[in-house]
Amino acid sequence: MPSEHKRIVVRRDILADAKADAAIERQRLLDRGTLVINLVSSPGAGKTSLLQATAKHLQGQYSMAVLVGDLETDRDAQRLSPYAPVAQLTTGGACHLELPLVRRGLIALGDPRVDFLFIENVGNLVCPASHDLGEHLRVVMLSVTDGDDKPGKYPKMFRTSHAVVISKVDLLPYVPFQVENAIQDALMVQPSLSAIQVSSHQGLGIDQWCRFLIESRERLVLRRECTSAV
Ligand SMILES: Nc1nc2c(ncn2[C@@H]2O[C@H](COP(=O)(O)OP(=O)(O)O)[C@@H](O)[C@H]2O)c(=O)[nH]1
Ligand SMILES: [Mg+2]
Repeated sequence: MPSEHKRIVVRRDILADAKADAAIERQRLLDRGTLVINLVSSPGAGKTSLLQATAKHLQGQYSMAVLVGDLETDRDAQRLSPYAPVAQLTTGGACHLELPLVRRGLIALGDPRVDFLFIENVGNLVCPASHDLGEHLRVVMLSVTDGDDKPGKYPKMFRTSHAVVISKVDLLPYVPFQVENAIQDALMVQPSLSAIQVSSHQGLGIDQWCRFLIESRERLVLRRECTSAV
């Protein structure tokens, strides 16, 4: 090593402060009865479409709000606004959301007391895996057009998630995607993952997805079985 270079070893998790803040936010929202879901996927896997279908399904029974992250534009917020209170979080180029932006979005919505708060993350299967947003559930969406080999290729995202939603199953007759292979690959990375198959366009699996959300809220928020950070 050239003499002018000095190696400094930092034996400290540089995200430790952010993780501590996220734990406080998670507890705050837990205390007011809100289940927070961080929805992650590659771009175009169907996150906004699933949230539209979810809002229609839960309407009249449960309240929800959405924070939707994108690099630019408020297109997703416009799509979701007929169904639920929504704030667009524009990262201005950053490839993932972080807690301060999420907090700003919550303030913009008036810090609503809702049963479900969905955070649609920026489309990206890499960077969002490393950022705790104070969620109670991390849900990774895998579209049948993404390929069934992706869980093993993006292990951190699948390892840090609680559920995998396989989307666009209406397209299964047209693409070489084996649902069982994808689920097995995901379970190799994270054996406790729940797997749900949906088609937001055709309404397939939306009932099962919403039941998963409602049961998770009962278990994590109402019965307080949420102890550890993501
Ligand atoms: N065939 C089919 N297409 C879908 C489905 N869900 C979403 N799409 C389409 O996939 C594209 C991306 O969807 P979008 O919800 O914007 O994905 P996001 O980028 O993850 O939010 C759009 O053209 C949607 O119409 C589905 O269940 N079936
Ligand atoms: Mg979207």
